[in-house]
Amino acid sequence: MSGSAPASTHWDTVWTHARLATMVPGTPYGAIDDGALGIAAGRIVWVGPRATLPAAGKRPSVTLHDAGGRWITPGLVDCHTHLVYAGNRAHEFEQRCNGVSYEEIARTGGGIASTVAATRAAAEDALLAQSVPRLEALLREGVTTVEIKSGYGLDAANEAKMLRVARRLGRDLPVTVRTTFLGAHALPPEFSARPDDYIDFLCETVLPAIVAAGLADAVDAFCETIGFTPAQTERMFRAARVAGVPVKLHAEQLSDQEGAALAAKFGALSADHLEHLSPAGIAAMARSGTVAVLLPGAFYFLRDTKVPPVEALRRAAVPIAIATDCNPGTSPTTSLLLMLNMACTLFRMTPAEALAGVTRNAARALGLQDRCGMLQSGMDADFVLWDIDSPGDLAYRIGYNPCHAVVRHGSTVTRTRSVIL
Ligand code: DI6
Ligand code: FE
Repeated sequence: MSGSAPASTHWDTVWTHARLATMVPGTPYGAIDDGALGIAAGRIVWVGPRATLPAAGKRPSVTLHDAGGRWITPGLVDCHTHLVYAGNRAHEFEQRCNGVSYEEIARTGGGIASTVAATRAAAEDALLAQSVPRLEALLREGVTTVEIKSGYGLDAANEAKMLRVARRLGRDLPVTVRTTFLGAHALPPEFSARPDDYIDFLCETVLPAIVAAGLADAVDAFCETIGFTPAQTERMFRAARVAGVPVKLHAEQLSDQEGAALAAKFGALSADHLEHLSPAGIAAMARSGTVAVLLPGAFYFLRDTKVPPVEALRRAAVPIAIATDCNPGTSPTTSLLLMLNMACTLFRMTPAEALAGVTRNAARALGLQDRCGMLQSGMDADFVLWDIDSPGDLAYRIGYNPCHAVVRHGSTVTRTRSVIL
C-alpha cells in the first residue's frame, strides 16, 4: 500500500492524522486507519500508515497538515453531466406531474429541443454564468473532476460554444473538466426528418472542426428510439475513430437498441444509463473493459421502474460508475452524494460500490484512471476531508453535505466549515 517516493523527492506537504479511504481495490474502501499522504508539486508521492512515514516527509521544509482524524477520500469524479445549458424546464416537470410522458413532451417540441433553443440564444458569457452555479454546487460536495457534454447546440457554432464554456469552467474553477462532443443528442429543427443528413453533417463538418479546436476529449451519442439508430451511432463512432477520439454512449435507457454492444465493439470508455441492458450487452462490455455508468437521478426523475442489471454487471466484473447526469430534462440534480444514496436504495448497490462508482470507476469512465480516483502514489493530489464516522456515511445521508475541505493539486481550495484545520 505504501507509495514509493524516490529518496531525492522534495515533498511540499504532508497530511497526517487521517483515516484514508484510498479506494485501492483489495480491502473495503482500501482503508488505512492512521494514515498519511505525501505531496510534491500537486501529486501524491506517498500513501501509507503514519507510523511508516519516510524521512523525506519529516524534513522541516515540509508543510504539515493535521487532518484531525477525519476521513479522506479521493476527490469525487462526476463522469456524466450536461451541466452547460441555458434556460429552465421546470414547466415540463409540471406537465409530467399532470400525466404527460417525457417522450410525448419530446415529440411535441419540448424536451431537449426547448433547451437547444435557449442554449442557441444565449451568448457565451451568459451560458458560462448560468452554468457556474451548477458546477459550484458539485464542487461543494467534493467533486474535483467533472465530465461535461455538448448536445444542446446541435450546429457547428453552438456545439463549439458549449464546449468552449466547458473548457473555461475548467480554467476558472478548481476542477478538472473533461469535455464530450454529443452532437448526436437530438435532431435539430433545420434537419427535421433528415437524421442521416444530420449525421453526415456532424461527421464531415462539425466533429472535425471541434477536434481541430481541441474541444473534445470524447464523442458520445444518444442511441434510442427518440434519438439515433444504431447504424447512425456507428457512423459517429467511425468518425470519432478517424479523429482519434474515444467514444461513450447513452445506451439502453428507454429500450434495448443493442447500443452497449456497439459501444463495446468500438472500445468505448463507457456505456451509460443501461436500464434495458441485455446479457449479450453485459458480456460485450466485460470483454472490452467498458465501464457501466449508472444514472439514478434520471431513473428517479423519470419514475422509471426498470432497474439496470446491477447483479449481472457485478457477476461479469464490469466496473460500475455512478454520475449525476445533471441536465434540465431528466436529472436536474447537482448532488453527487445524493446519487450515492439513490444507487444504494434504487439500484441495490452497496455504499462501498457506490463510492468506487464516483472515484475509481468514474475516473476510468473518463480514461483518467492513472490520474485520479484513488489515493495512490503518482496520482493528482485531489482529495476530500469529510466530517463522517465511516465512508459508508457518504451514501447514507439524504441531502446532507459533510464535506469539510477539498484539496486539489495539493492546495486547499474549498473549506465548507469555519473550523480551522
Ligand atoms: N438522456 C438523458 O437522460 C438526457 N439526454 C439523454 O440523452 C436528457 C436531456 C434532456 O432532456 O435535456
Ligand atoms: Fe445524459
